Amino acid sequence: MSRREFPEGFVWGAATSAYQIEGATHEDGRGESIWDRFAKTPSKIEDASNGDVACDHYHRWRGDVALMKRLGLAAYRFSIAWPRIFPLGRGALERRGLDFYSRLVDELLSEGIEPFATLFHWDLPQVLEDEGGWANRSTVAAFVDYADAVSRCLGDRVKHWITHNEPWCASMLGYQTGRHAPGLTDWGAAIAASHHLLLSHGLAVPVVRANSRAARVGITLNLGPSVPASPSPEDADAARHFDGHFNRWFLDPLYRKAYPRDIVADYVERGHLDLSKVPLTDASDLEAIAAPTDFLGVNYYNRSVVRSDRIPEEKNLARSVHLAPESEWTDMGWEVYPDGLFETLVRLRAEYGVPKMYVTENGASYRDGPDAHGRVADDRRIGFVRDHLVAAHRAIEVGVPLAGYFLWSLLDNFEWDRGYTQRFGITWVDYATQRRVPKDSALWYRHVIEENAVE
Ligand code: IFM
Repeated sequence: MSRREFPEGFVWGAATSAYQIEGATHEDGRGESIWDRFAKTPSKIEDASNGDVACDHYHRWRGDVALMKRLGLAAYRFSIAWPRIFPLGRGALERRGLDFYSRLVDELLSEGIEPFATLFHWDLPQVLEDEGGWANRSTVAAFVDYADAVSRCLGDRVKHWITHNEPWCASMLGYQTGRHAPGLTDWGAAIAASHHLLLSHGLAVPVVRANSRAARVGITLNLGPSVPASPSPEDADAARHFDGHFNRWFLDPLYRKAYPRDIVADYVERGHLDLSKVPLTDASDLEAIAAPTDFLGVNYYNRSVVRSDRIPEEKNLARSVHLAPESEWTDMGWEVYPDGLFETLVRLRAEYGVPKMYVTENGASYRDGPDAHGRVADDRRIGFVRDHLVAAHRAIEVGVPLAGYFLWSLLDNFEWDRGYTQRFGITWVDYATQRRVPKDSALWYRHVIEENAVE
C-alpha cells in the first residue's frame, strides 16, 4: 500500500469515557449515576459486571497519561462524570470531583497532550433520572448549569469541548430499546430525550464559549450509512427510515433547524410520537439547537444493512433488521466497512456543509490477548484502523475538512451492556492486576503518529 500523508497539524488522539475507565464510583463524594444503578440490575450486563473498578483510572490517571505520552498521542478525549461534579444532579458542587479533572488536564498539558473534554458520555446522575431523566425537560437546565460549572473551572486550559457523546444511544438505547441505562422501553420518552439532549447541547454552547475563551465547541454523533438489504421497495423504504432515525434525526435539527419530516410522520403514524407532548417544531427550541458550532465529532464503526420485516399491519414502516452480508466482522458483531467512513464524511460536507470535523471515535473490539511472551499481536485491529485511516485520507483528498482522528479506545474498558466481554483498547488491561500492556496496534499507531502518515 502506498504512503498517505495527513495534513500538517492533523490531530492524532485516543478516546475514553468516565464510567468505562474510572472506577472509584464511591469516592470523593461522587453521586450515583444511571449506569451504577443499571449495571447492578440483574441481567442487564452480559457478564454481570459493572464500572465500580473498571480500569481504576481514577487512581492510575498519572500512569495513564504517561502511557499516552509514550504512545505519542497529541490529544486525549475523555469525559467528565456529571455525578462527580453534582452528586445530586444540580445544586451543591463537589469540589473534589472537579479537582480530579483539573489535575488530569494539568498533567496532560504538561506532557504536551491536548485535552478534548466531553461533558456527557451517558452517566446521568440517578437523582435526575428519578425525575424522568432526559425525557423530562428540566434535565436541560441541569445540564447547562453543569456545563457552566465545568467550563468555568477548566475553561482556561481545555480548548476543545464536546457537549454530548452519541445522543442517539443516550436516547434510543437508553429509553426505547432498554439496552442501555436507564433501561426504558418507551418511544415517547426516547423521542423526548433526543430533543432534550439536543436542546441542552444548543443552550450549553454559548455558556461554554463564554467561560472558555477561544474554545472550540462541538457535539459528537454516531453516524453511518444505511443501505437496503435488497433492491425491493420495502427494503429501500426501511433503509430510508433507518437513515432518518439514526443520522438525520440529529443532523437536521443541528444543521437545518428542523427534524426530518418523513421521520416525524413515521413516528406519528406508528403511534410513537404525540406532537402535542414534545415541541419538535418549536421555533425557539430549533433555533437554540442549531447554535453554530466549531466542529462535528463523528463516531464511525459500521454501516447498517437494513431489511424491512414486511409486517403488513405495520405498513412496512421501518421495522429495520440488520442483516449479515458476506463480510468481515469484529468481535462486537459489527461489520468491517471502511468505505462507510469515507461516505459519511463526504455526506456531512456535501449535504450539511459541516465546516470542520474530527473522527472522535473509531476502532474495533477484538479479544486477542497476551501470548506466552506477553505480546498482544492484534493484527486485525491494525488492519481495521489502517483501512479506516485510508478512508479518512481519501475524504480529505476530496475536500472534507477533517482535522483529527481519535482511536477508540486507549484502554480495554467496560463496554456498557457487553461488560468486559469486549476489548476495544490499543492497550490490554489485565483487570485482575490493572497491568497495562500496549498491544501491537498501539505501537503501530505510535508510528503512524510519528510519520503523520499511514502506509
Ligand atoms: O464504547 C463505546 C463508546 O462509549 C461510545 N461509542 C461506541 C463505543 C463502542 O461501542
